[in-house]
Amino acid sequence: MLDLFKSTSVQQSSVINEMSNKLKTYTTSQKSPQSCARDVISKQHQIDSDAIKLKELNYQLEEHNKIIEQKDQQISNLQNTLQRQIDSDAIKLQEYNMQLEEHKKTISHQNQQLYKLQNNVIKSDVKWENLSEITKIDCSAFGDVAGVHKISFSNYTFDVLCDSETAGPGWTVIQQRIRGNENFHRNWTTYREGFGSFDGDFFLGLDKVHRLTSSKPYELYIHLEHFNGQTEYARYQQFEIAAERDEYQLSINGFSGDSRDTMSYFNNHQKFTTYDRDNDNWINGNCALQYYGGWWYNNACIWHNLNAKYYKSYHNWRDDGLYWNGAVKSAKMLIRPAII
Ligand SMILES: [Ca+2]
Repeated sequence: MLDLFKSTSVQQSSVINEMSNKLKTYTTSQKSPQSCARDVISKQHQIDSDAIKLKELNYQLEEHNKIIEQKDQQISNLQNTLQRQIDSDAIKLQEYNMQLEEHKKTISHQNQQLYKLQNNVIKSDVKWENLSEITKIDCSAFGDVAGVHKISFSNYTFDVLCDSETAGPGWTVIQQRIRGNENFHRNWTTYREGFGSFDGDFFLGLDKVHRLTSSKPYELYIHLEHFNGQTEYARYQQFEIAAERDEYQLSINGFSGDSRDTMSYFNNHQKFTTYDRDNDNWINGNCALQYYGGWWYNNACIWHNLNAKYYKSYHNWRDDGLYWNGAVKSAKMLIRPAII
């Protein structure tokens, strides 16, 4: 029992010691009230400092938020502006597309018209050629291009000799005496149709000259060369030959030149005479028969005659030779549309 008591006492003592040590340890570990107060004050200062920092951070955060809001607003404004620009461009693009479509339609329409015109040109190619020929009714259509050309006039086509050297461009030669290789003592029909050759002597023909000179006003240019080499010219502002039913009556006026005007004075309004058709005013005879060539004779057969006999050498004015203000070695009669 005693042992038990002793054991129990030892245990209790041990517990008491342990508790005493714990109490001592606890007692020594506890801060004093002053220390605790200082800790509280320190903590409070820390809390206040943290509160100030937090306030500053909140302020900065608000400022950042404001900046972000401003940026957002700017971005929104830019987006709106950009959207309006896009919308405007889209409208313009639509308008451009509409205009482009209209232009395409116009071009397509014009292409169709051009195609039709091309077809018309191709179809009328032959007609155009014919029309082009028809417009060449005399040598004035060929300008400086002298020589023999084909002309068409009122469904009447024939060759003519064009002269661009004697008196400028565009003259049609209706009579030429330069070689003496052609007989001009011809009848009415031959003078009507014409005779000779373009490389020598010829007469174009009364009917052709009538067709030309009655179509519009024509002028006449007579080139003369005498046996001494001297040349002269007689120019008439108006020249026309009437139709056969009027005996190819001569109408001539408006002389100029360095030769004499005998033709308008003696022969104006005279009808043409050949050895087989006497239209002259010589009661007792036929001038053409007397002087070997057809002409617009009046009652005086001899004042001039470019269709008479051709003499290659000077003949001291024989009655039956070429004559105009003296004996003539060579002569040309040219016509051209008059400049009104
Ligand atoms: Ca007569």
